[in-house]
Amino acid sequence: MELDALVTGVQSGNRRALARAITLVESGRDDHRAQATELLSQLGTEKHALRIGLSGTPGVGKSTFIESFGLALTARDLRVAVLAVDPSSARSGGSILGDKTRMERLSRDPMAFIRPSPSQAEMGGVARRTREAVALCEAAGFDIVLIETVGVGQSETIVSQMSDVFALLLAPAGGDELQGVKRGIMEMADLIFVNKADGDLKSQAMRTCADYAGALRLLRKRPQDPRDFPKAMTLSAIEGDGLDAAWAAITELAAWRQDNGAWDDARRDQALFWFQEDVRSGLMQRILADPTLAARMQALSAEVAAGTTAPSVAAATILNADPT
Ligand SMILES: Nc1nc2c(ncn2[C@@H]2O[C@H](COP(=O)(O)OP(=O)(O)OP(=O)(O)O)[C@@H](O)[C@H]2O)c(=O)[nH]1
Ligand SMILES: [Mg+2]
Repeated sequence: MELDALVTGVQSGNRRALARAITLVESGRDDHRAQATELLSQLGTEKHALRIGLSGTPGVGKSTFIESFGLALTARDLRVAVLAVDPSSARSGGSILGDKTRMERLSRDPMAFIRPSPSQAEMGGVARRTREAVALCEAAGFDIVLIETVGVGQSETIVSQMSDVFALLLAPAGGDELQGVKRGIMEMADLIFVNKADGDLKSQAMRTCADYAGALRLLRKRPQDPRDFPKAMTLSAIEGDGLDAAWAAITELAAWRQDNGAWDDARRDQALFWFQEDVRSGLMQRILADPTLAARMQALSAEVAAGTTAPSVAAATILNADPT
């Protein structure tokens, strides 16, 4: 497809064009990269969606939540795009199939667009690719972009750095133990949703929610947010309970931040962060693409690891070297 047609297709909200555009930004080929950059530049940055980051360990119910929450949003006449950040190359075809069945109704909804994550991907690439996919969804006029990640390693940080609101999905805890959620991840969360608050699990979910509410109160307050944020709530993705309250909390927080300028500040900081990040990783790629420099990187890495050369001295050696 010609680039012009792709630009028009994305801008008119055509889902096929959007899917093709995302395939283009995901491609590792140099000529595709150049086209992707041209595409993004032609699409501009004017249109904004509400970007919601959602993290949760395997099995907490992310897919089930996205299906029911997504349908609740499209029922409100909102167009919803779902993207996944999955750094684990180990994700089996099985769970992607599982997603198709768990998000079956949403994937057939003309108001929704679901993009499963490609299986092979390293972290730096994941971040750039997802960010560009978000930008494409915004250019296609989606109102909401949901960015899902399974909580491993750096992926929450990456997702929270490209979200306006970041939610953590949890399951009812077994004992009175909090589920080993790392402090850093708690600190990123604007909202904690304790899922599966139904049937036998309901009272357990409410206890877990109270525990997390207590833990959140101990974290540093964000002076720019409403006083009761970050907050913990229960919901049932299967039964649909709590979804309206979850949406109300998200929109309350979003509106509050838009009014007091925190929204624009965060978007600006995120844009600067990713700009610098892209330059940084681009420079590293250039170094590694140069055989002499790549060999020197490797030799210096060994010296740094052995403790015979200081990291800053090794870095200066690379940065001061002439490209071949
Ligand atoms: N009781 C109850 N079970 C739920 C609820 N939501 C999800 N589940 C169940 O929890 C299991 C995992 O749900 P998924 O939606 O696949 O969870 P996930 O977080 O997407 O899992 P991964 O994709 O493997 O990371 C399934 O058996 C769901 O039926 C809920 O609200 N209540
Ligand atoms: Mg899932």
